[in-house]
This record gives sequence, structure tokens and C-alpha cells, in this order.
Amino acid sequence: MKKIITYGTFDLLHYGHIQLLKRAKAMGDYLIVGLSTDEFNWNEKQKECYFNYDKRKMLLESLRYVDLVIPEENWEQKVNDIKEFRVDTFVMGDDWEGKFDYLKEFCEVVYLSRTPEISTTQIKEMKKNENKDK
Ligand code: C2G
Repeated sequence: MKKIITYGTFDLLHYGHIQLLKRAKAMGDYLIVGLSTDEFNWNEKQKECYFNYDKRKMLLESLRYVDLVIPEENWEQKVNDIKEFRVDTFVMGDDWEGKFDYLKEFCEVVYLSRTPEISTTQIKEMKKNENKDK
């Protein structure tokens, strides 16, 4: 069984995230998602999530492409995750191109093209503008 892993916040889940997860799953048989906890998002990525970890986890677990969701609590856990789950391939969007090359010692590292024109930030902006127009 070929195992794939990817990590992210996946807040306000949108088709850019789905495209990434779909392509990641197509590379193997089993997809694990390291989902950033609320604390990790705030402390390390200065991201305040619209949906909390449990809701984001529930959304991901409802997707046909996702087989397992684990918490991402720090930047350093990736090596242990890859070893513990016997991961074959680590996948990230290419906005992270090169940032995780150190993982090549442990598994294949693949950066997939991001889906342009959609992001959680843009969704929030669109909502803000809609409210202004009201
Ligand atoms: N993504 C994408 N296209 C978009 C938006 C996001 O392909 N339009 C991808 C990102 O490249 C990433 C994944 O979807 O691979 C999750 O995106 P985020 O939730 O923004 O993840 P991020 O905050 O970048 O966290 O340790 C890694 C970090 O946890 C990644």
C-alpha cells in the first residue's frame, strides 16, 4: 500500500484544497492529512481559523480522498510522522517549493501546482466586500 502524506490548515475548505488532495491521493492508495491545530496555526502561522480544528477535521474526514487526519502541532513532527506511518510520498502545494526538501532523506517529496485564483484569504475578502455592499 503506497502511503501519501500532506499537511495544511484547510480552513474554509475550497476547491483549491480539494484539487490538491485529489491529486495527492491519486499518487498512492492511502492519504494522510496532517491538519494544523488551532494553536499551531495561531502561534506558528499567525492564522486565525474561521472553523476550529474539530470542524476542519470533520470536513476533511468526509472527503473520499482522505483516509486519515492527524494533528499537526509543530514544524518538526514530519520526520516522525513519515517514519511512524511508513509514508512513501510527501506532497505539498508548490507555494512550499523547496521548503521540505530535507524530507527527501526519508521519502519522495512532490510539490504540486497550486490552484490559482482561490484562497481562504480571498474568500474572506469577498465576504467582507459583500457585507460592505449591503
Ligand atoms: N493549496 C492549493 N491551492 C490553493 C490553496 C491551497 O493547492 N488555491 C494547497 C496548499 O499549497 C497546501 C494545501 O492546499 O498544500 C493546504 O493549504 P493551506 O491550508 O493554506 O496550508 P498552509 O497554511 O500552507 O500549511 O506544514 C505545512 C503547513 O501546515 C502548510
